[in-house]
Formats: sequence, structure tokens, C-alpha cells
Amino acid sequence: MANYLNRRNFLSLSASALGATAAFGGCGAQPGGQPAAAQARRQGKPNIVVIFCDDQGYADVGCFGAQGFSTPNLDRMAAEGVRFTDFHAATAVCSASRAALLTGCYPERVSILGALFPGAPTGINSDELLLSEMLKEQGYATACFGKWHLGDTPEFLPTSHGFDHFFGLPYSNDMWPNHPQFGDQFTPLPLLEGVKTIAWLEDQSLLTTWYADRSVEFIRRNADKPFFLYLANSMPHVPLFVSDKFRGTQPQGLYGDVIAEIDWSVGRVLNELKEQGLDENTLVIFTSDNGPWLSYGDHAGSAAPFREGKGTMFEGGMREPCIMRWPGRIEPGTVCDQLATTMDVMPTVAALTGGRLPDHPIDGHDIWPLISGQGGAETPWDAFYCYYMGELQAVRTPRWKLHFPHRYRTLDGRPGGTGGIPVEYSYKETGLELYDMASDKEETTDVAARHPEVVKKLQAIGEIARADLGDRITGLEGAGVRPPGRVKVRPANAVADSLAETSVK
Ligand SMILES: [Ca+2]
Repeated sequence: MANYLNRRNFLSLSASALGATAAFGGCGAQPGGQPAAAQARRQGKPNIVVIFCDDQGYADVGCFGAQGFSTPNLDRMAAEGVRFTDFHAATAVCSASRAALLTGCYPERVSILGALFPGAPTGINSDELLLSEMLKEQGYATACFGKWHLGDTPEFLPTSHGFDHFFGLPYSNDMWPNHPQFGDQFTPLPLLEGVKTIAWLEDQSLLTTWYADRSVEFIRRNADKPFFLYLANSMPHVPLFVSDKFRGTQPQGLYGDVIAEIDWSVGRVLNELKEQGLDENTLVIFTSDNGPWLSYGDHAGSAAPFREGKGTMFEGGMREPCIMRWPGRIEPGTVCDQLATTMDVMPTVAALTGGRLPDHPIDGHDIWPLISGQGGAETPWDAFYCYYMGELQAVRTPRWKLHFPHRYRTLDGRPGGTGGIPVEYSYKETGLELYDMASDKEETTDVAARHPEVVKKLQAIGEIARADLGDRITGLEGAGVRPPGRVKVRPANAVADSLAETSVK
């Protein structure tokens, strides 16, 4: 019988998890022997580390403007690498955003929209080539520690999609009976090792620590061969949990404590790379899946200075803090202000490692010229389609952003909730609105009337997008849409299909 985690048996699970870690890392190499081994393979394929946080906002990192908490490790990572200031998740919600990161495609192309609920009838299609599979084909050791959220039945889980190891949550950490509004719709939250549930969580205080422990152990154990580590922190998605190490440490409060612990986790990964002599053979990427969940108020982050947050395609919903570090290959302390996206990770890593890209179309671009600061390098994105839940809500060019008329959620100036209880959103409608991203990245002033020729050009881009990927606003089907994976046998704990497919989270 699986353990239920509460404060009382917290230590026992902690011990068992650590035991599992020890067994998992049992063939770990001796640290003393690593630098030489690592040196020998420096001419070989680089290690890839992607640290992907959940709902962390643009301003939730010190060097991106954090207020009330500090992130010394992320700031150091930026000082040693490149910081992107116009970097985007493909959309503003969890599952869809993760599908884009791992396939290099718009979520609409691979038909993973919104946030999949427990027992969802769909997941990532096995015909898609994931970043993990592309690297696995090249002999990489691969691990996913954290939140998955591309389907929770065995055929959709990480170990069926190119990952040797998975430890973490199959979906969001609020999809549990303790949800402040919808608890009666959820079954207990499983903690998975591979495809096996090893515990039902009632306390998430050690999640960030467990993921960090696993990550460090994985790096140590694979120091002499290429590896891909996907550290997908469950935090700072609500409900917020932090270990005793960081509780009460930041002036902002619990949210700041949670980010401080994530920062500590990043520091542990970077320190282990250094310890193992792998700094100069490892590309580390840090970013987030979407902007802050503003209705949670003091339990949400900040996208300042951008408009709105998670669940919208204003910049606050999907412009993310992004840092990349690779000593010797990336110029330290640089800033890239060119448009780039999470969809670029897959083709960039493919180019760096000599990996195979799929035969079917993908949407991302190789952005190594931007990452490495090649003189005068400009964004390869002529147009970025801003889709949310199948709706083409806006299109972006490097200079302009045109919103198509659509409904969006907003607090409309009201404060968010407190203590983990959200307030209700209001809903508003945009018109056909044009923003000049060069002078008004905050999207405050509609200049459509002043630039009719630009509006026309971006409307034409919108037509191209709709023909390819469809649009639920205009009811168009896209010719370039591929199907999701579908479960063969429905699990007993499935939430209603309608909820799974239509919920906006
Ligand atoms: Ca998210």
C-alpha cells in the first residue's frame, strides 16, 4: 500500500526517498576521478540541462527585477552566461507550454492544449519526437525530475518518451483533494518513480529538495558520458510549499521563500557541474512555462513591467525570464534582447549535438547565433503566433504585436487573493489592437489606427497561421495540425472528459 504523506510520517518518506536515491545513484563515479574523465570527453557531445519552473513570472528572478526576495545563484548564472529579455513560452498554460518545449512545435500543432487533468483521455503522441528522444538516440543518459504533464497513463509518461528515469508528479501539484475550490474533483496526488506510484502526497514541502537531490545524483553518476537533465520544478505553482531550510527567509513571504529554494536548487546543479569538471561541456537553460497566476495574489509572482499574467497572451502571460550558461561558449554577462521562444530549444540542441529532427514540420529555430552572441545576430522569428487554447489571440513580429478580438481574464486592477485562496477573474474583450513592442512592450497604447499598413500585414500573417494551425475564434481547422495521443484503456480515476479538455488553468 502506498504511503500517505503528512507531517507525521514525513520523515519516513523522506528517508525512503533518500534510500531510493542512494540505490538509484549506487553506481555513482568517484568525484576525484571525474575531472580527468570529463576533460577527455570535452570534445564530445555537450551535456544539456533544462531547468523549467512552473508559473514563475518574468520579474521573479533577481536580475529580472525581483522585489522582496533574492536569487543569488540565478544572478550568478546570468553573470556567467546570457540573459534573454524577449524570451517566450509558446503559450500561457502548463501542458501546452511543456509540449512546445519538448517538441519544438506550437501546442496547436501537436494538439496538447491547456492543462491536462488527471486521467485525461489524451497525451503526447508517440509519433512526435521529443527532445529527450532525440538525445536518447545519440546515447545520452536522460532524466526528468519534477512535473511532467503530457499525459498521466503509462504510455504518456516520461519513461515512454526517451527518459531513462522519472521521479515526480504526473501533472500539476494543485490537482489534489486539498485544492481550495475544486478538491472534490481530484483523487490523491501521486508521486511517481518511473510509472509506479511510490507515495500519495499530502505535504509537498520537500519536493524541490527531492528534485535537486535527484538531479545532483544523476549528474554525478553520469559525469563521464553525455546526459540530458530535465529538472521541471513543481514550484512555484500553487499550492506553495517550502522546506524548513527556506521557510521564513525572504521579506516577501512564502512565495519569496519558494523562489529562494528554487534558486538554491539551481545552485546545487551548477555546483555539481563544477565539482565534476563539466562546466565547459554543459549548456544549462533556465526558464519558466508561463507567467504568474495573478488571482492567487501574494502566492503568485510578478510579470512586471508586463501586462496581465498566466492564462493570457499579453506579455505577462508568456514572456519569461530566461538564462543560458555554458562557460567558454557563451559570453559571460551578456544580454540578448531578440525574440526567442521555448520552441527553439529542440532545434538548437539538435544542431549542437548533431541530433536528428523529425520528418514532420516543427516550428522552432536554431538560436545558437543569439545564444553565443554572434555579432549582429537577429531573431530568426519573422512571426510568432500567440495561440492560447486553440485560439489565435495575437501575432507578433520582432517590432509589432497585433491582438485579434478575443476574451481574456483579468483582475482589472483588483488585488489578488491571500494565503493560497484565489479571487475570481473578470473577463474583458480586446478589439483589433496593435502595439509597438519597441516602445510599448507593456501593451498600453493601441496604435492600430496610426499604422493601418502594419495591421494589414499582421492580419495576413494571422491568415497563414489559421490555415496551418486553425483557430477556435474563427472556427477554422488547420491543415498542419497533428493528432494527440489517445489512451487505449481509460483509468479508473479519470476526471470527466469535458473538464479535462476545456478547463482553463
Ligand atoms: Ca504553469
